[in-house]
Order: sequence, then structure tokens, then C-alpha cells
Amino acid sequence: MSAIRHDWTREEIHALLDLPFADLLDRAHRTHREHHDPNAVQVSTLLSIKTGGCPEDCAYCPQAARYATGVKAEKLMPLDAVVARAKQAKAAGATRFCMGAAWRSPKDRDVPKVAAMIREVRALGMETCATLGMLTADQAVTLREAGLDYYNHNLDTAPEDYGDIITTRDVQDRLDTLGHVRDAGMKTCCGGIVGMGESRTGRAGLLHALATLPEHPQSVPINRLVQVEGTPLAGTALLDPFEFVRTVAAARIAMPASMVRLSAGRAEMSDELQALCFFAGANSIFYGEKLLTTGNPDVIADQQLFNRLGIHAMQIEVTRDDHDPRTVHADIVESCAARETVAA
Ligand code: SAM
Ligand code: DTB
Ligand code: SF4
Repeated sequence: MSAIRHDWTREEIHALLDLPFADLLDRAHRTHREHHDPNAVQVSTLLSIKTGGCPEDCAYCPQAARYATGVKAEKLMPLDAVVARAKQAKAAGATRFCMGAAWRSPKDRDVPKVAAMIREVRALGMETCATLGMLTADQAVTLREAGLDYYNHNLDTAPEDYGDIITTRDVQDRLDTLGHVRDAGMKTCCGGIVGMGESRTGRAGLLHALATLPEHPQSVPINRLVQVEGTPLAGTALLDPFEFVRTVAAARIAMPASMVRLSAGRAEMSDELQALCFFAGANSIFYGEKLLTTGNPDVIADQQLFNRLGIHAMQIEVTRDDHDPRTVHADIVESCAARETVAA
């Protein structure tokens, strides 16, 4: 069994990315089989609960107020509308529901509203995830107490490239929030974006930063840049698809027990490229026709892809609810039903 290491050097990760393609995929796939069912993929559905108007300047993001991308700023969605969307996602077979907000950080008055959403989604028997920007330690505790399982907060790019992509916060801000999330007892969902014009060395730097966090993130989303007109990164030279597969494979080897998510960018990927990514160790996807503001493959196309590849949707991993142990049974039953829905 390959060990879970936190002492990777950048050179070692770079050397993985440099391997001949077949050698890299062979090693990644073996690692994958040691730690995971290679035919099971976890499915999460995203919902933008607060869209656009963000004060940050992330060069990739269509929701930054300063870029003319056509995304309109909206208010926080009402609770009943969020719950209705979570029910739809569950009926379509998703086991995790991820709520995203275009905030630098939530205002204290927003936190109880999001906490109410988390409580209601959790009560449906779904895993909960939120991505709301930077959190204080107290905010993290409040969200955890509401039943939040995962917090998504990406490192996004190599530390040395961070200032080229975002100037309104720094890497240490990201690390601080990730620390608050871990201290509050939540699982972290933390990854990055490739295809932003970075070099292979940059991708090694991102993976190294992720693999040397105090704990490997339980979920590692690997996004391929979705180029949106009006953002500074629109028009960036497209990344060689094999480099994308290499990044997934190296993430699998460096963080063997984590779920590696094939995230943004799937709508522009062929089925064959996605199948290579699953072989290389990706075992999670965003499922549902929309990411936050951009498109994602149709549900029916994903169901067909799973069927063609013999993949089934993964059972959710919730084994115990500290607040109400009775929900354990409900979660497992629900996840089996979801598995049949997606695989049907
Ligand atoms: N505002 C919060 C934050 O930035 O942490 C949460 C929402 S933000 C949209 C979540 C993540 O979406 C970013 O960290 C980034 O990885 C991803 N993202 C945003 N725009 C993207 C794009 N055009 N292509 C790929 N990923 C993107
Ligand atoms: C993540 O790493 N990718 C997701 C999720 N976490 C929140 C977001 C992708 C957003 C893609 C651009 C958009 O749809 O606005
Ligand atoms: Fe705002 Fe998040 Fe988009 Fe950056 S990535 S502009 S913080 S919504």
C-alpha cells in the first residue's frame, strides 16, 4: 500500500509529471486501486446561492464585479429555493450538495442564513459542502455546528504564481481559512485550476502545496480553466489535454487517499479524455447541467458515460452524525437509491 506522505518535495512531484505518459498512468492507476474502488465515482451538485458582484479580482472568474462578463449580481437565494434545488439534485442522483457564494468572505449576518440552508440540505440525507470565501474561526464553527461536512477553499495556483492571478488576497489568507475549517472539524475540499498559462513547474508547485498541507484535503478538485469572455484569462493558450491527465495522475499519486475531482472544464472535454482521467485516478465529478455560472455536461450524457465505462456512483461516506445518530441509516439508504438512479 503506497504510504500517505506529507514530505513530498517539489522536485519529486515535478519528476512524476515528467514521467513517460504510460509509466505515470500505470503508477497512478495502481495507487488508485490500492486506495479506492476504481469503478466508483462520487457525484456532487453545485448551486450558486449568491451569484456575481464579487469584490475580488481573481483573473479567471466570471463573477468578479470588475470584469464585464455579463454575469449579473444577485442577492443570496431564499432558503426554500435552495432546498428545492437540493431535492432535485438528490433525485437526479447526487449525494453531495455544494453551495457557492461569490463573496470575499461572508458577513456575520449571512452566516445564520447559510447555516439554515446547510441544516435543511443535511436533513435530506445529502452531504453538505459550501464555498463562501474566507472564514473566521467562529464562522467555521457555526457552519460545522449546522452540519457542514466539507468546506471548499482552493489554493488555485502555485504559491509563486498567486500574485499574477489574484491581488486582493494572498496565499496565507487561504491557508488561514483552511486552518479554521480543519480546527472546526470539517473536511477540506481544496484544489486548483490548470490551464491558466502556467508551466509544468507551476502545476508541480500547486500539487506540492496541496500535498504538503497539514492534512491532505479529503477532496481535491482539479479544474481546467473555463475561459469566459471579459476575464483577463480569456484567450489563454489551451492546455495540452495530456498535461491535464498528467496533473490528475500526479495528484492521485501524491494524495493517494483523497478524492480527486474532475471539476470545471468537463463540458469542453471529450468522453475519451474524461475516461483517461478516471483511469489516472479521478473519482469525483460535479454533476448537473450548471457549475456556478458556466455549463457542465448534461445529466443524461454523464449517466451514459458512466454506463459505457461501467462506473457507478459512489455511496456517500457519512457514517455518523454527532447530532442525531439516526441519520446514519437514512444516509446509507439514500445513497444506495442514488447509486441506482445514476447507474440506471
Ligand atoms: N468566492 C469563493 C472563493 O473564491 O473561494 C467561492 C467561489 S469560487 C467561484 C470557487 C472556485 O471556483 C475558485 O476557487 C476557482 O477554483 C473556481 N473557478 C472560478 N472560476 C473558474 C473558471 N473560470 N474556471 C475554472 N474554475 C473556476
Ligand atoms: C471548484 O473547485 N470548482 C467549482 C467549485 N469548486 C465551487 C467551481 C467552478 C466554477 C467554474 C466557473 C463558473 O461556473 O462560474
Ligand atoms: Fe470572487 Fe471567488 Fe470569483 Fe474570486 S473566485 S472573484 S473570490 S467568486
